[in-house]
Amino acid sequence: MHDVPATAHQVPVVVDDTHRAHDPAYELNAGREVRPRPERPVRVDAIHEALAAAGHPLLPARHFDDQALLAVHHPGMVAFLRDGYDAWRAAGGPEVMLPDTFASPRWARGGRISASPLGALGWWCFDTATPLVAGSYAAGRAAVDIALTGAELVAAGRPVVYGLTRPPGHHAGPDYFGGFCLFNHAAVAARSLTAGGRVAVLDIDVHHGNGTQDVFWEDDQVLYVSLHGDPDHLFPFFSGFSDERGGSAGRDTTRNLPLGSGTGDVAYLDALRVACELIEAFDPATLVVSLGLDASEHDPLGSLALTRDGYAGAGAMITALDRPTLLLQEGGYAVDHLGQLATTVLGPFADRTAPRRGGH
Ligand code: SP5
Ligand code: ZN
Repeated sequence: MHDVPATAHQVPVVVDDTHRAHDPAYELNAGREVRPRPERPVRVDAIHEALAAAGHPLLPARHFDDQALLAVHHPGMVAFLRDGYDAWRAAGGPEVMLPDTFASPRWARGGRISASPLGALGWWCFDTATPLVAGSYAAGRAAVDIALTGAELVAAGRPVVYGLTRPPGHHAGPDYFGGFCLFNHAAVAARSLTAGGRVAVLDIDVHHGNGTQDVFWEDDQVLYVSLHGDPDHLFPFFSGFSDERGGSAGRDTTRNLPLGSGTGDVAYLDALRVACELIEAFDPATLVVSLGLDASEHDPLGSLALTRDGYAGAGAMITALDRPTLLLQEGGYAVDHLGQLATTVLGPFADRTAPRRGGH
């Protein structure tokens, strides 16, 4: 048995202020200009304040080199996010960098990434809701450092760590970004944690984590399980159906549980119970949770109707898995409710008094 660390009643929260500089003035949704963007710095402020007030200790992220990032993302995409904005500005582009021409897989057969910054943007980015500004790369990269700092703490024996990541990550895939996401920090953390055994990623953001699914599609060391609004009616539209279950060696290590619009606490927790049973059967050494808070009844971008009680139940069920757990922030746009929802989910973890199973 292991001693319970002094902090077992609180959840360490990894934070970094760099996200603040990723704050484009507007985006385009369904052809309309949306300003301010729903994915904005105040989201993190609200969660940060609530968790600090609840007594959870705040830890700074430390910087990691690009090795773990490049184990998930194409080096060309990483280089584009690092250098593309400056090239765009040098070519006379406006402050907010948005694509207007997308490389459809049906006609971009040559794999020729355009030399034009606008063309290259339409190669790597898949939507108009993820503008880039001068601070975007630094923000996305800092979120990866938050996730890797959390992963390192969990690998070192912390039973649970929460990374307050922004921008979110789960829509970014091996060679594309979008859906407010630049780098897929949950996927980077999960892949790095496979050094210690199998990893399960439980994604409870209301939107399907198409990027995480793609990263681990053929990977039998990582189980990806997602609960989300039915993609027939909700972004990302083309991914997250229940018949998507992984390929080759990763067959059946992807599982999707889409939920009808308006689904409330009871049906949601029934589906989460199924997800938890799948995770138990996979028996991972570590659990990564893509913690979107946008399944809330209050969320302006979601299609589901979880109450605070639903989030309390979800937190309890995930805690009961009793695995070393890294929680990473994804979506959640009801700013007035985010602090309360985050403290509610973390509550059962903070109450967990039993030492973790296994150990290092
Ligand atoms: C990480 C994450 O939660 N990404 C979500 C990206 C959603 N992008 C599309 C937003 C479309 C908003 N439509 C307006 C509906 C207002 N009721
Ligand atoms: Zn979402």
